[in-house]
Amino acid sequence: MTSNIRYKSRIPVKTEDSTEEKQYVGFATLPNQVHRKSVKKGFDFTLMVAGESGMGKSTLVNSLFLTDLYKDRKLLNAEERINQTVEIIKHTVDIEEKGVKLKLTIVDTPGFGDAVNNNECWKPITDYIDQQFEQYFRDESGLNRKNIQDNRVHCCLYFIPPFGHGLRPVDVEFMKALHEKVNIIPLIAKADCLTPNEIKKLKDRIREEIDKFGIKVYQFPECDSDEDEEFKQLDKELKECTPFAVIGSNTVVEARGQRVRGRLYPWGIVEVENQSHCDFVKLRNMLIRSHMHDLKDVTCDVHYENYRAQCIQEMTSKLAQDNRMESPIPILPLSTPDVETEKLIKMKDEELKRMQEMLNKMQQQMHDKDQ
Ligand SMILES: Nc1nc2c(ncn2[C@@H]2O[C@H](COP(=O)(O)OP(=O)(O)OP(=O)(O)O)[C@@H](O)[C@H]2O)c(=O)[nH]1
Ligand SMILES: [Mg+2]
Repeated sequence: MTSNIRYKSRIPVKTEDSTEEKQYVGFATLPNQVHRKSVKKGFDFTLMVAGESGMGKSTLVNSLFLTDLYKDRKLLNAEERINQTVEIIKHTVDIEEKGVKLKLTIVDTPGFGDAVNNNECWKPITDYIDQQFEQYFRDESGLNRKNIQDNRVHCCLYFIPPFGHGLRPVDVEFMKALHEKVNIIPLIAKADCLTPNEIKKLKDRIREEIDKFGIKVYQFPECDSDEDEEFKQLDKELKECTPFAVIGSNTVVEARGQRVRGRLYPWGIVEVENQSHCDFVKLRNMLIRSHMHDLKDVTCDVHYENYRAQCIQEMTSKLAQDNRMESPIPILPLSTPDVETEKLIKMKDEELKRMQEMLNKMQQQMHDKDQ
């Protein structure tokens, strides 16, 4: 069945020859077709949390998605925490809301800051992000490109402690190690430790330092000029509010006669979803309602493209160096060598030949561009 027939069958066919029908070819239904197709396929999103241990990363992601992602989490004792190295833990949950499915992956990086030596503590994280890009690159160059599992990290929430006077050297180094690879959204952790004035001061300071040290955090896209005023105002507020000051809690408390997620203190209740207490709601709206797609686009069009271009450049220069016809793409070993394998190898050979030609073309283009 050709794709034409597949789409045609979805357009309601009217037998009456109305004047309206005559004026339209029918491509106005394209957005509906795309909408239906994407809803059917479902969405995926990978969110990473990083920062010092004990900053409330796990608590916040639980609060964000109203799901207990860490039911069987074991807390380590103090001795174990000292020697603990950075370990990446991946949780995947399928959530559904009004028939729309979202496969959400949370990549947690517990332990940073616990080890005595925090030198290059971001390395396992940058390696993890690179590995996902590498896997995607391999899958994209493989035979079955239809059902590629996208595990690329679309966003990294970086938790800045509320106790200091701005960014610490480790925060600067950490974000700089990541900023070319992933969309970083800086957060002020445990904002309930600060007064509104202190939060404002710390935000200004962090924004200044981000500029000063040349850290490229995720930039919210420009608002379209034809958007309505309310949307523009919300967009402006969102941009002014960074870095988001957040509070997380896994407990539900009673406030003003309502059950809310919050933290109960002897002097009162801090409500996670109260906009005058913290920016949690703004962060959640941004991540889920307004910018999820843009975060995915930037990952794909900027970060992954950079990785891909770098890979291709390395390959072509290597090829030029030894001028041998080696396989340009690392091939994953095939599990069972049998008759089918021979067929596959033949197909792969042909594909590699095509890629080789493509690479030569690209090399030529780059060469032409340089001149
Ligand atoms: N005051 C305050 N405490 C918080 C907040 N969020 C979490 N906590 C508390 O901080 C402690 C650590 O929280 P976690 O969510 O385990 O911190 P984490 O960053 O995931 O820590 P690691 O997994 O060790 O990296 C817990 O006792 C939480 O209850 C917050 O917003 N404010
Ligand atoms: Mg944690």
